[in-house]
Amino acid sequence: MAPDGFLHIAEYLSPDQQSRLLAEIRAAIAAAPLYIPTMPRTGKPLSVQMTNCGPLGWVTDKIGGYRYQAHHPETGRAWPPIPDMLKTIWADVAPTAPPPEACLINCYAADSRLGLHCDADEAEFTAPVVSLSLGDDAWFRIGGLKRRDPTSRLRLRSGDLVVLGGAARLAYHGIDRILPGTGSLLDAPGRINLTLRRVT
Ligand code: MD6
Ligand code: FE
Repeated sequence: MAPDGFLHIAEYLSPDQQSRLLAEIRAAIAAAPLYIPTMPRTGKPLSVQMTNCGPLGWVTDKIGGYRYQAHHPETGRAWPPIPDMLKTIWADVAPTAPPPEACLINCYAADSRLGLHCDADEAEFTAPVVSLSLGDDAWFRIGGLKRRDPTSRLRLRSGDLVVLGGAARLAYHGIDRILPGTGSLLDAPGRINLTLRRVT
């Protein structure tokens, strides 16, 4: 059982809203190209490509490790702004939280995964982390506050919203795998996940 404050709302976005959001994200990717992040210390590449929008973006590399920074690691330019649509969703889901500062854009290929982790690189854990999924379905794993706590899995589909707030803010979670060909939004197999965060 996931801790209190874990929320999954299936079909939060209509197909039309998903298409509009996808267009915004493609524009953000055009301004801030996807890149392959690497693990702290080992320099091992992640299987997920990433970029960000917002005043701050989450990055990782061999030397600097996990962190937030205001510029793209490869172009050196500021991240593009968070689309208004995402700010509105944040205000709906987290009405008492200050506005989001970072939107991490994760792009999964058919064989990408994201290991069990908790989102703990922010200076503040009062605000929730809000996520939206686009494209193919994925198996999402959610556990407890300790890495070894029991986990369960649930299927995330295009348009689904997940919130990690309250006692679940620091719960371990990850993506076991993508189910290629299950979604109709993208023109190739894969999945995009957006995570909105307050950082400071
Ligand atoms: C994903 N999601 O769905 C990965 N983190 O691809 C996350 O890592 C995540 O969905 C914090 C809050 C919600 C999430
Ligand atoms: Fe996460």
